[in-house]
Amino acid sequence: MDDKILTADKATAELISKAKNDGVETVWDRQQIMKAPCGFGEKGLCCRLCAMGPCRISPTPGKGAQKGLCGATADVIVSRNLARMVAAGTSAHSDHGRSIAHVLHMASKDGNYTVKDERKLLEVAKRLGIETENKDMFDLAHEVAEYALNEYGKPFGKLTIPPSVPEQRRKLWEKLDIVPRAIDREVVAIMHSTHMGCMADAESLITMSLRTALADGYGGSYMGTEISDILFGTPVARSTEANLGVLEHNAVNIILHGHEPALSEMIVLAADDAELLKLVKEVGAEGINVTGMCCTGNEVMMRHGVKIAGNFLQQELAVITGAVEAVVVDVQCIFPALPELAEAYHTKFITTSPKARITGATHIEFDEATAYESAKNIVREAILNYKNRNKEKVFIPGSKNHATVGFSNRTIINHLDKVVNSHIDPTGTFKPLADCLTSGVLRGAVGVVGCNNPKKVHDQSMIEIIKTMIANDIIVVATGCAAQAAAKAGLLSKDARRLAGKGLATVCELVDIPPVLHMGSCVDISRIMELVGEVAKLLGVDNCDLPVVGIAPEWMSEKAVAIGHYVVASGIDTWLGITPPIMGSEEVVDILTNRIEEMVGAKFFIEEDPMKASRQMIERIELKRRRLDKKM
Ligand code: SF4
Ligand code: WCC
Ligand code: FE2
Repeated sequence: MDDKILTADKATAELISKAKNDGVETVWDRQQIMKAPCGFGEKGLCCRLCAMGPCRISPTPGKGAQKGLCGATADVIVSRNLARMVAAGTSAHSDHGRSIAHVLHMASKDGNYTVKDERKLLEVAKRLGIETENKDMFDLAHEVAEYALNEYGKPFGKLTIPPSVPEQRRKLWEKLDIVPRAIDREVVAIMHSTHMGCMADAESLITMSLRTALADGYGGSYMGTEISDILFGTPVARSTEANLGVLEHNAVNIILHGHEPALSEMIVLAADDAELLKLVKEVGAEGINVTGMCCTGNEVMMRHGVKIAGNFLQQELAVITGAVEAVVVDVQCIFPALPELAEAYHTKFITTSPKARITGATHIEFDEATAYESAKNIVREAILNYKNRNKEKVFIPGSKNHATVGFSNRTIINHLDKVVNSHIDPTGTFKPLADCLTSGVLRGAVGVVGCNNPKKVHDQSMIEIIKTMIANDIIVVATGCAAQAAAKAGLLSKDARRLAGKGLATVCELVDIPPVLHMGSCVDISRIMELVGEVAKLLGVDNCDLPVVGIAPEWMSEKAVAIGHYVVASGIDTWLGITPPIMGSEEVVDILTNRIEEMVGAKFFIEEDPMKASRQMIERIELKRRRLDKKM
């Protein structure tokens, strides 16, 4: 590895050097060996959908193969590949939502899972049209769970769209025929239509992708969020810390990595178990330090203040600290490299989900029916492993930063209510926020979301963009690994107000919030969609009329592609900081970055340079402001 700058994060840089000294490899080493990515794949021009191929189209128009054996053009191949990314991303979020719905279905008074937020249960039941009067709370919970599970496979009808979607938007979706049917059906529809010899029209494939993505955003992800809130509580503001410096020298360090809170919630509980704490004493440790990574980290951080060890590209580095007794994972965003790496240290790498078994891992299957016992077994393994820690191999970086997190919409409203003059305005709404936007105290809002990607300097784009936005009085909401980058950089602390423009700083002061609001995990982008929709409704406009944009500066996963599609379909312009594999088709690029705006009032922007992207976003926000002024 040469000495080119790989990360904006000091702890990360320190551990990359340690990896070198320890003689272990990381993603950046493998990137070097991989050299440049495959040019055909990078442009989306490789098709292996049938065994007459694989076929690849020449990236130079007019030169070399211009069609696959079946006659599929670049436009067809690129749009089919993209649609499959949307289907895969939607399936990941939605299967997560389904698991949580199953957990709600088994919730009971004395069981492993109960209902922590009855108010939320009633709200969700109401929105689904379920009778709530005189019902036992658990009966109601099971009914909501069943309703949710039926949304996956109902044979007739359409997805129940949440009331936060403005009426104009809902009508537009109906007109475009992109209101999803059952969630699973939309995923299957794409798999079918992209099978060899089926759909061969780029525009139709993109339209299908929008419909499938909406099944994610307003179906699977939305339910993932709502049901997690019912089961584990709607997040409230709390303080925590972030970065690898949260690991402790004298405690049993456990890293929770993955996505679904059913597992991580139980581990957090089990880490307080009296019997296990006794065992901790016996092995000579001072306590159990549960920390999080990626979205499952976000889930328990939002609800319990569990500290964040790092984001996506730091998963290997956590092991390389030599201070981690167990990395416990469930599904998604987990490097298959981890078991081999863990071998080089004392770390136990524990898989728990039948959906994500990894060769070389210790598999302790997490069973929801006996969740607490399963969690205890997992934590016990970690504790027993403490004695194997080699103190000479340990390096815990000093970096960590303070963060205020937990901004669910209910929490945002509670904060806004502090400034409401209740003689004039009703409390309990986003009205003060809408007023700040229309008056121009806040110029706009931007969602900064998504992953890390070693194609870019780790965390750098996210931090630059967030800093530029808040300096320009644009409030930032963040989820996923982007929110963790912000936390590590200190941008989620109330102190970060000093980096904000005058308008935003004043708002932060008045309502006691940081300039960047951590709204949760990736499925919690549904919270952002709800927020945007409610503000639009208050102003009597559609989402696309608001000075609001979204960006995934360092995205890598198929889930991000699905998210991008439902955000654009919702009327919100979306920037991609990593070029998606579509550049092989002028037609697909033209639809996504141009013509789609005529359909849904928003489009994609592809811009890898964070400063250029920031300028474009500000321009767009100001343009929307001028248009909105005329409307109001
Ligand atoms: Fe080639 Fe067409 Fe088969 Fe794709 S579907 S591999 S382009 S023949
Ligand atoms: Ni969501 Fe991206 Fe992190 Fe995984 S956890 S790496 S999809 S942002
Ligand atoms: Fe995630």
